[in-house]
Amino acid sequence: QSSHSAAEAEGIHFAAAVQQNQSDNQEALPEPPEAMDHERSIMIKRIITYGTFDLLHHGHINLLRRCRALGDHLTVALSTDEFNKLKGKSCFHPYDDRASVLEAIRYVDRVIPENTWEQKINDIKSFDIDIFVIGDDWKGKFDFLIEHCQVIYLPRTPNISTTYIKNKLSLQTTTTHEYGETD
Ligand code: C2G
Repeated sequence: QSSHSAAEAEGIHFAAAVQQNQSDNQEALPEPPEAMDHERSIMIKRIITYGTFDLLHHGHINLLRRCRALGDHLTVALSTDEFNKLKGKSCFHPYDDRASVLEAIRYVDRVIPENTWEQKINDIKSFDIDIFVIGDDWKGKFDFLIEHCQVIYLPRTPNISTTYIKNKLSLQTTTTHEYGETD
């Protein structure tokens, strides 16, 4: 009770100092007391998701938008080119290009490399993650993370995938109609 009233008193003092600053038109605002920092830090809900995100499409965007809507900050752990080989995937776009595309998306706050299957627990601890989110094609595969954070599997967007895009494009470049147009 006493610590709470001390924090409250500090909060009131800080609010008065802010008002004083505003009236004096001083530039730098005083640092908030530890207590408010602590309160603020526990209010930010941090989300993480993992993926290759090659040939970005609306299925990826639907996933990222729903991830971000679950909290206040979204980290995307992006599979490196080397890790994709481990996953049996070959990317059209190299890591740096896929990272710059993701960083430009309004729902994404930070992009880090995904180098191994084993880094998730360490990521969750290092980045103080509250919720791990991924598409439900992975349902159940990451339940072991439940002792470290919330785990959510979101429904995949139907009828779109990077593989589908690649196959459709490769078909288009090889088959042309008798009039020479592609479909
Ligand atoms: N996704 C989706 N709907 C689609 C296609 C993809 O919701 N039509 C989701 C996937 O479920 C995944 C994310 O978009 O959550 C990224 O998909 P991929 O780039 O295919 O990632 P993946 O190879 O599944 O990598 O350690 C986990 C792996 O790195 C996940």
